[in-house]
Amino acid sequence: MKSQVDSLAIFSGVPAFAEKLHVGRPNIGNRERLLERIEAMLDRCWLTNHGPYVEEFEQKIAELTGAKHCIAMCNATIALEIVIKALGMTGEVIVPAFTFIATAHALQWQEIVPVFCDIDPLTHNIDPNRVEDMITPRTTGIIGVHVWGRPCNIEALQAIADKYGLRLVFDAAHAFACSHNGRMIGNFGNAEVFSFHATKFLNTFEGGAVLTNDDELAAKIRLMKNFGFAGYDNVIYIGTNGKMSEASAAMGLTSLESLEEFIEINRRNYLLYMQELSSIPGISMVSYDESEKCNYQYIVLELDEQQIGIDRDLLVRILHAENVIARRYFHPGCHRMEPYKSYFPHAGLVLPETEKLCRRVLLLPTGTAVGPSEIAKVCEIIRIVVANGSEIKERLLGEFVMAA
Ligand code: T4K
Repeated sequence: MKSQVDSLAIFSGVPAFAEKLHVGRPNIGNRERLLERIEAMLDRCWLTNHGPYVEEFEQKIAELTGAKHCIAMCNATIALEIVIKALGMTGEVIVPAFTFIATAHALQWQEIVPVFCDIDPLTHNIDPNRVEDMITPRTTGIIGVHVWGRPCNIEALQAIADKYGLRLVFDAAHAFACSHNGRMIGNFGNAEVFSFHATKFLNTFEGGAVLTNDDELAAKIRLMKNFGFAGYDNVIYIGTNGKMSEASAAMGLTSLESLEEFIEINRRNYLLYMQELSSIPGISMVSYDESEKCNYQYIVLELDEQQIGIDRDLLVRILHAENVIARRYFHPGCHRMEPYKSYFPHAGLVLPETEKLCRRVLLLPTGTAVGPSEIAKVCEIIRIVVANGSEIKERLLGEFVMAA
């Protein structure tokens, strides 16, 4: 008789899913509405350069967050680069290494050194208690990242920034539609940056936005994202091309109409995963503060290898064989990627919590493409793996020896 272990796809069983289940499958709103908007855009013959959709999208985001200014951009990476430049950051800027590589690259691209700071293992966000130790005479700013949409310890970071006269920016790529102490993300620091990439909670295909309450900064960023043009034939800053296209804004406006539905589905999925996985010893799931607004976009597990009896990377291999494309964000940490790995080969020594988390973290698929039956199946695979960890390891070792 076939055992549960035999039925795993990694041992030539049939994959649990015929189609791949992705982390970051785009949430797509009402197609008819999107196509209507695209038709109108084509009729209007206005495709980019601050068209009416971009203007409407910016207004809607500003209203939703309560921030004074929203400047839509082609993606969050360029938006970060522009904010960094507009704020005059130079020298060194303190950032977590536990983030997507774009946060660090946005600095290094302008020859500013990203100084990697460790995280708080409870929040996964930059640990304010470690920030002061990293400040040198060359430090000009701090970039906090609201990882998984859970806000940083904003007050503590702001206090440090004020004390040392540093600029404070938040990479809020994950945190659109989230709040902190009842105030929407988009209102903190000198500026905050959202991502509207296809894989994000709300998408504009590719896209991003800078939110700020600073009039002067907003005006500067608006010019910088349009080559520095201040009217026909008059360039007053170094600028670049950070503009959002009308097609992207049309997608954004359409996505906004389904915002509540996306949140509801993500929250349902989050609660289901929580229910299914919370009883498994050695697996803990990142939880969201229900008293705040939240997009519930990420299902994040932390795995205790000793307790579950199998290591994280093997679990990833097993899930991938079942067509569950679980991800290890942000393994192995920015400090272990180039060029930072070569610049700071020993950075890991001052990043013990980042190093630990990078080995423990695992993200599971959610979003509108994932429903209760998929979640039940994914969790069943995880339960089988955890219940049979030693047998699975032995069999894989046996297969490896046979193949050698
Ligand atoms: N700061 C932070 C903290 C970020 O997380 C990010 C982006 C940024 C800044 C920069 O924002 P942007 O400049 O991108 O606006 C993905 C995304 O490309 C990236 O935007 C995101 N973070 C990061 C966390 O995830 P990859 O390299 O993992 O992408 P990829 O191609 O492996 O796609 C992820 C999964 O999504 C795959 O399993 C396939 C699925 N997928 C993807 C796309 C594009 C789909 O099903 N459909 C799609 O259209 O970076």
